[in-house]
Amino acid sequence: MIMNRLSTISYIRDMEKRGKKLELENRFLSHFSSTPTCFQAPGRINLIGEHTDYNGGFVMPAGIDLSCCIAIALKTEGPSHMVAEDFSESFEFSGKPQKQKNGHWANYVFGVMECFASRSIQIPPFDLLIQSDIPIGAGLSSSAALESVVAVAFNQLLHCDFSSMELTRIAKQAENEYVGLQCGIMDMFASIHSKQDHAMLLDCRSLDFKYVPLELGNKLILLIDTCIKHELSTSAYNDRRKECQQAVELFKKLGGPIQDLRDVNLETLIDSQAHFNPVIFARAKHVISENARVHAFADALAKGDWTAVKSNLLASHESLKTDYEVSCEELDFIVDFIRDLPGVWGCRMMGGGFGGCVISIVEEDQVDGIMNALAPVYQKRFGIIPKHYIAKTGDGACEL
Ligand code: GAF
Repeated sequence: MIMNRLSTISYIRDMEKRGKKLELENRFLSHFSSTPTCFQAPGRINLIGEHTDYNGGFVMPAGIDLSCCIAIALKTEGPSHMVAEDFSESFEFSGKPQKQKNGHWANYVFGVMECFASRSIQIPPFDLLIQSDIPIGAGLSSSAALESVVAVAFNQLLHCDFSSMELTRIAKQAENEYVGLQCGIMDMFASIHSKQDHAMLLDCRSLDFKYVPLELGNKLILLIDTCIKHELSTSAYNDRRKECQQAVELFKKLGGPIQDLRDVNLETLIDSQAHFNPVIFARAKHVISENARVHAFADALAKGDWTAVKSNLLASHESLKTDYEVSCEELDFIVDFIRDLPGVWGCRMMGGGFGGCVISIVEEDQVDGIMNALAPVYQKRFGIIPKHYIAKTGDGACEL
């Protein structure tokens, strides 16, 4: 039988999924004796719209083909066992689990369990194997992927029938209330809703979204990892949230019926500048201008206007660096070094900031040239060889 291109692609995807599932089941059986069900959830990139999600604004993320996979079997009795293959660590607990030290992988699972409990669903004992190929600390949302995949798995195995939006809220609540990072909804939303070959244009207030085909022609998405995560990142993240809230409060006092910074345009902000302290003004300026850039970027992408794509990405970086102050020397160095190289159609820091990756749109045949030029100078300057990944888009959380 001659297959057309689409059915060949879906056949290959099915085979890949089956291969992953078999491998996970085998790994599970090397630790446990029951038969598991397997699930996966992807990491994410964000094309544009940074630090806008918790301001009721717009973002444009996509799921990637790197994912967090779990194999899980519920039990009727005994303690729960969890194995994190990537850390060669395991954990056993009975009854209500005890929160571990900050950053411990078990907390992401416990956080989701607690969110189910707050919806009157008690999680029975289980055996769980976790295996992820999402690099940790690169800003690709490995923790949101773990929370999302666990939420999707509990939902299915316990027949809870929560919608995908509710599962997104559960995963976010786990991060906000249990883990303690006051993040927005973008990362979990992307991990649960993404679709191969597409990005998503998401309104983080109404949660309306649409899939946007990612047709890049001879270009691809190159992520360059600074291999740095500065300590400041969590505290600065929570500080920025407070500063944005102060800007909203000030607008309210000035008489504007506003709910989020997204309800203000740049002209109104500039008209009110005299009432703001310069730091709060700059924070608001980033958020307001970034929301406008998300729409301008989406239009440019749809039209294939690569010059506008590039200028919006570069403007986003400049704004995150100067007005929002969440970039760092390593990110700025990479952006400054690659921005005018041949075949580069825009680049900027991605995610929370203070390290992680630069996202760039680059012509395929220029990737080696860019990395060969960058790596030695970056190493000379910072003593680290930068890593890079070609980001391919992937589907949202599902059973394997
Ligand atoms: C991190 C957060 F988790 C997201 O919610 C988002 O705010 C992002 O930083 C910045 O856009 O990834």
